[in-house]
Amino acid sequence: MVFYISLCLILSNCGGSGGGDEAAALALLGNSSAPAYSSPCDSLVPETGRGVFVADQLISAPGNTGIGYKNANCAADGVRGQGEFNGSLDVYTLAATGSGASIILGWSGGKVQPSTGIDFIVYENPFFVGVQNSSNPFNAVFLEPLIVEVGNDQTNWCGWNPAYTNSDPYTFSNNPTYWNRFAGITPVAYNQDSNPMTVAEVFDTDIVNGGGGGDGFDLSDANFGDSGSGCDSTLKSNIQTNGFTYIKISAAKTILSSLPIDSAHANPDIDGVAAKSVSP
Ligand SMILES: [Ca+2]
Ligand SMILES: [Ca+2]
Ligand SMILES: [Ca+2]
Ligand SMILES: [Ca+2]
Repeated sequence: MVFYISLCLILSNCGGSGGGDEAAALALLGNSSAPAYSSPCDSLVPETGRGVFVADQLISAPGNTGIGYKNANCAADGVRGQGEFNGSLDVYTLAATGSGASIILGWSGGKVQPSTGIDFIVYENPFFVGVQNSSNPFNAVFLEPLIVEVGNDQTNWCGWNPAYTNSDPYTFSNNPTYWNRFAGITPVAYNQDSNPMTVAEVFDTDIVNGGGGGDGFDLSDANFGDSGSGCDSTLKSNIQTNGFTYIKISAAKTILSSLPIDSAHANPDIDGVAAKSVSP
């Protein structure tokens, strides 16, 4: 017990809502008599039944250990944002590069359909930093960039050609304006438990003006189909017409290795994905 308490001090969050550190402490102790640990995410489920279609199917997560923030179920258990100034803890953390840097989710066999405006939203756990007022607008975010792609076979993917435009100097910036068509950029107000919002609010990503936040993607965007491994005009057109089955979300540097993302911003955390329309 003494060792456990010490580990708690080191890990700083035992028993907290983050959930994973107690298991990590027990694992470090090699305590074979400890009861099997169950992550909070394993007992949570996404909301259903009102037009917010949360990706609820874990297809692939090579970095999944089932413990704490490495429990991939946290990315498919619903979205629990914490508002403009706090990050959700209901998340799965990606590795910076390699196989563990990506996750593939689905909608229990359904296809996300093209609809008016954004078709789905990706929720990481960014939050505004600093005091916000008229002289300091919402231009600084603790952000960890993600690249988003969609497809129908888990092999060929189409994306939105994400572009980082801070070129002088080419260094990391926490200003969202430079991160075009990435996810992991906009803080999240939508929380299915504590701040469910209306469906219209959820699909309004303008968190500063009352929307649910997160980063929205539109299959009709002019940049859709301009990136992605295996994306061609046939696949692009098929997805734009008939929708897609899978979404692949990756830590940005594992795809665009030259991006100036330091280690403090290289392990994005996935809370979930919500689509506007899904057909069986
Ligand atoms: Ca659309
Ligand atoms: Ca992180
Ligand atoms: Ca994060
Ligand atoms: Ca979640």
